[in-house]
Amino acid sequence: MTIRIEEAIGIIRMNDRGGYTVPTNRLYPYQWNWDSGFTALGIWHFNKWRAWLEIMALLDAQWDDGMVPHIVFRQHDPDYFPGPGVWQTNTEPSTSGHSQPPVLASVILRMVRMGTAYDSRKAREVFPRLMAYHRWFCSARDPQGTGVIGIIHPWESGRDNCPDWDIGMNSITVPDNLMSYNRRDTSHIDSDQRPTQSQYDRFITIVQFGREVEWDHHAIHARGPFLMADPGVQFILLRACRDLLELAHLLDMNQAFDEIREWIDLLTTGCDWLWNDAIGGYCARDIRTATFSNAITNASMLSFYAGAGSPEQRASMAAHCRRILGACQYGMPSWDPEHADFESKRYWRGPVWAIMNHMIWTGLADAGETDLAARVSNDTRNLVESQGMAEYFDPLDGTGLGGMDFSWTAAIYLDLCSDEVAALHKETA
Ligand code: 9WN
Repeated sequence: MTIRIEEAIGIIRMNDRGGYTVPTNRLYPYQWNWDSGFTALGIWHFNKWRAWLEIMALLDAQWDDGMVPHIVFRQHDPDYFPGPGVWQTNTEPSTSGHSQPPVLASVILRMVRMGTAYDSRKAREVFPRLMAYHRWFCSARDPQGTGVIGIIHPWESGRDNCPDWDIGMNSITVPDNLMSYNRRDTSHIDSDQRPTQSQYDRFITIVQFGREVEWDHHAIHARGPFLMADPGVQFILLRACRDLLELAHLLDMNQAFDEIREWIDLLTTGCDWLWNDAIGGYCARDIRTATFSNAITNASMLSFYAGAGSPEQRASMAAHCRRILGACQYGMPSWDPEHADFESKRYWRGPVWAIMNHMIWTGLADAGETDLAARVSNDTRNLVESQGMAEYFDPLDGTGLGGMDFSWTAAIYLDLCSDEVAALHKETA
């Protein structure tokens, strides 16, 4: 059952660059935001001190306005594009210019619930930074206070080339003066498992706009090339706010209660705007045109994780979940396998991702959907045990795809096998 524990720990150690962990060697040679969050959770099971160091290193790159950037560049590495010279954020350390799904508060709550006084002490230390991060998301990404969070780049969703973004991406005009660039990803990975060239041109168009306005987030929200509502970020932030409130209770941070409750109320209201009646489920939506994406994704399935929706909406989402799991051998695919745009091997247009599965089964279990939760967690374990720590997996035949020896896949596996890891490893803080 737990044949790959030592291998998972070995991969995370191999990807350790001294205080922070890269997602995988060469393809992703820097520290990524939500990768580090999940990786810290995996590390926690065999080395608490190192897990907290992962989080501290990420938060060390937090911007003065509270944003925790999506990539932290601590050294130049020509293997990755776009590197620090392209982003030009002028921060210390160098970072990218937008964020990623804010999983940190939820990861930290798990560590505190499972842990000891040591974990509570570390959580107390970072608590003000988590508050600043959530405050930034709720203001910079929703300046009008609508309760709907807008992402300004598909990379901010962490689900880069999902068909969800085709609406926003198709309305981007690539400027004649777009910087010339060389992609590096397709020199490491087959191009049919990665975003297309036309998508990359649009990704870089947004980066170029960001640097032209010197990463002024109000300008980017108001006039940037892309602004869409993402069920993933919306639900992950809502769940993270609920988890932050519980953390505040556990740590006696009473002065934070009211502000966090306001965020929760507003974000809960905002979820309704993402409900697509035509699909009977939560979908991405372009904020400027109000156009909906037209399929269920693995991010839609995080509605349970956020505790969103009426009883009728939850029943409809559970029915989608059952139908989609019935249509593939391994869940949860990143795009509806019964939709024409489904591509089982292309990155976020079909494949299964262990980190998404982790949040999905957590939400399903919380909602009392025990069988569905078990299906998603068992599929994840089976995929990793048969294919190893791949970046993502084909939902139809289970093939491991993208980068191999991936930190977050290893981390999710360790969390799945936490009892066995604890028995094997006695290293503590
Ligand atoms: C851009 C590191 C990251 C993940 C994202 C995933 C991929 C980067 C890329 O890799 O994105 O941020 O260059 O493709 O989509 O979720 O955090 O693993």
